[in-house]
Amino acid sequence: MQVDTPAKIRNVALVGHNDTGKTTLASALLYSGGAVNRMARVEEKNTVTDFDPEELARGISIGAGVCFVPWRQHKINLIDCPGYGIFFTETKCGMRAADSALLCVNGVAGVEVTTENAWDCAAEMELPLLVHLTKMDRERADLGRTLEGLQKRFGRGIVPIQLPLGSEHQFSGVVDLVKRQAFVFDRDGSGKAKEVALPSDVAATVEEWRAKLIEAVAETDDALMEKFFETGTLPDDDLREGLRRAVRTRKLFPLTVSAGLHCIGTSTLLDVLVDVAPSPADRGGFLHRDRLDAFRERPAGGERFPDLDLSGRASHGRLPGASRRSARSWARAPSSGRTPDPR
Ligand SMILES: Nc1nc2c(ncn2[C@@H]2O[C@H](COP(=O)(O)OP(=O)(O)OP(=O)(O)O)[C@@H](O)[C@H]2O)c(=O)[nH]1
Ligand SMILES: [Mg+2]
Repeated sequence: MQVDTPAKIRNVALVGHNDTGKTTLASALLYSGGAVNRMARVEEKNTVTDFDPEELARGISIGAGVCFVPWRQHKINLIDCPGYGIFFTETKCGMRAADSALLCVNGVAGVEVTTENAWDCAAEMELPLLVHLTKMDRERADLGRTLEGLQKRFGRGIVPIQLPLGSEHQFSGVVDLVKRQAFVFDRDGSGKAKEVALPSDVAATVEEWRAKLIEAVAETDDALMEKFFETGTLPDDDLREGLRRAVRTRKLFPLTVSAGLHCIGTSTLLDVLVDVAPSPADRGGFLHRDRLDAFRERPAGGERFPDLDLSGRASHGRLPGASRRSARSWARAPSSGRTPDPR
């Protein structure tokens, strides 16, 4: 896929604790975006981003796997990072290559160890971060409780920009708080969504959360705050632009929801990545150019900067530490007796 300007690229690292469903979400985004014609599953060992024999045998991600989804004339590059702590160096490399991180948090379990590590790492790298609640179809998945835990640990900059429609097994879609639109997804896992009228039983809740979002965005900018004091709200354009700017400057961390396994909330997430996540043009260059130079001097196997492709096997041209090759061969060395067992 050709894109003519960096503003149409999104480089997003999927990070979070193990088992939050990052690899499944990457598969669901590929499928919902029409990049592949079949929804792949970790259990079926056919995902694009887990392909190493060790990953397939263990059913976990060990290295960062890349793929891209064309969406609304944009190219969304996804870097599916491992969640286990012993592979966190890989996660860091994935984050370094990205312009934003999508911090996946299990909608049942809430904040876990890698949630904290990834949050801290993003802060250190000054990387914009979006929070994403996964597995919203599971029993006891709950936005209110999980959000409370997240805000308690990371502050009130985490603000929902979507609400779930239905809960647990009845989770069927999302409400976009910015656009005030509701989308219901087909239950057959096809990822197809249709816009519906805002259900009357959620209308009041939507207005309440939208008001909180508007206030949070207004607080990030003096001019917006003035407008907000004058009118008690913000025009839609200001809300959209203010949100984008607040994400780019790490003043806000917008929260979205999905159930990747059933492709619910996936096309709406792609919309959010296009509308809200920063592009390389927003972010500018690398922080550690010295490490990038070192990588340039010692290209592994002659593969310097090949393009990303759908096989997920492209090398990490933008990864300064480029540890993928070494981390994977280390993890693949049972005869050395050094194979880490993450369980
Ligand atoms: N019910 C439900 N299960 C899910 C969902 N997404 C993923 N799973 C299941 O959760 C398990 C872990 O999914 P993965 O996608 O491998 O999780 P991960 O975050 O990539 O895990 P690591 O690579 O180890 O960090 C798998 O058994 C998935 O089928 C979901 O939306 N709903
Ligand atoms: Mg994974």
